[in-house]
Amino acid sequence: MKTQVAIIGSGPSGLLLGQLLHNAGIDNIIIERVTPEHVLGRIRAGLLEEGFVEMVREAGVSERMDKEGLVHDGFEVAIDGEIRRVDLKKHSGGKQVVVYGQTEITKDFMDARDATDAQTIYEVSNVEIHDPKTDSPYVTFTNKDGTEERIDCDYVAGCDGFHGVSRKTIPEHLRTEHEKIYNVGWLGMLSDTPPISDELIYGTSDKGFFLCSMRSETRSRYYVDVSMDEKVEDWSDDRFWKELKSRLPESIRDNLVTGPSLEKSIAPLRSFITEPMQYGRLFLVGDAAHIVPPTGAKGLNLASSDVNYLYRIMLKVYKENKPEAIEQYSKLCLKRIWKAEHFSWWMTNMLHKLSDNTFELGVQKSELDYFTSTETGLKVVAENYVGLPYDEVE
Ligand code: RFL
Ligand code: PHB
Repeated sequence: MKTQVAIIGSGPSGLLLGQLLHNAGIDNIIIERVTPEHVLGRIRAGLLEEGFVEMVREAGVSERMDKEGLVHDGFEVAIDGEIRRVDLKKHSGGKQVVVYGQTEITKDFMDARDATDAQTIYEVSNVEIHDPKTDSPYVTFTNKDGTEERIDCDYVAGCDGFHGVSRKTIPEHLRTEHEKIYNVGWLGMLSDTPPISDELIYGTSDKGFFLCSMRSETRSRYYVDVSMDEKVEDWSDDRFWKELKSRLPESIRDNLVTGPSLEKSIAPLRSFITEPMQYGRLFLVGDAAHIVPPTGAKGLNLASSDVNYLYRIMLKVYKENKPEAIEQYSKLCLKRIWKAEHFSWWMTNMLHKLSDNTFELGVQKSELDYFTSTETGLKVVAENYVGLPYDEVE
């Protein structure tokens, strides 16, 4: 097989990139380790920055998102029972965010790709990237029927998530990895119950952190933080609801509508970045290069920012005959990534009890108070939450 861009992974990064390139007449093949049903079964992100929303529109896949996505002007923060509002629109110069599940976005992109002649090969194994430092890289893999395949290409986009093969293709001595592990995880539950509030509520309580989010007017997504030795099997629906209720401010506790769960999972909190994000003609995109703790809702949105840069660089390469444009990829991506990593780390530290030191707890409390009650503080939170602008590609 031969293509211009070989894309490894059909998560949001791979699918968004594939669609944009296809629309621009740049040929690409996506290979994916699991089935489409498996990809769609992963319940993850739910909150999209304007930059992401614009990319989906540019890719021509926004019809359902524009119809069904819930536009949010703000979110709430509950601090030990008291609820404060972060008016995103007011403090960010008119920007908003959209609540629309990663599953729905992924489905829309899969359907859009199916309607084209662009190829996606599912259930591949033994993926290897060869010769990325030369002008003729290629990717080999085993097809689901056991045949060995080879894709010759100009460029490889490693969109294969944190556990993929792309990052490891860059020789270890050329990679610098930065990591922070938090000793907590988020236990998430999805249920077909109306959300407790029209807006997201991030909260602290003496029992721990909670987040009330949603997927639609009839579907809720709730999280509580748990220690890393907790197992999801030990959390019955009843136990989850009781725990969440005990953390909610008394003033809204009785508004919680409970019901059977559709999904429950525990996600460990982690910050991770690898530098550089490019090795010859191989580019790392999205979770393959970086992970954020979910407190700032940045993971999926960072994937779209990497795709934005890579797509615009590929336009320079193929439409303006500027192959040297690829050299700016890593620097452009990392500048924005480090800021989002900082915001996610900061929000996580402000909203979780990560220490027993009473001095640190006092400082944490006053920081949360400042950033949710002063014009300056609210501006910092709002500007980062709605997403910093993308830089121009030269
Ligand atoms: P993905 O989604 O992991 O997709 C990678 C794909 O690559 C495939 N793959 C391979 N394919 C071929 N060959 C191989 N060798 C392969 N190895 C792996 C995988 O099967 C998979 O299909 O990465 P991508 O596309 O970069 O997308 C990243 C996002 O999924 C992720 O950042 C977000 O889900 C993070 N996230 C959130 N982000 C937000 O922006 N807003 C949120 O509100 C938000 N909430 C969350 C989140 C992540 C969470 N978890 C579970 C970590 C909430 C949670 C709980
Ligand atoms: C979600 O709806 O899954 C969600 C929303 C906001 C976050 C994290 C997760 O910060």
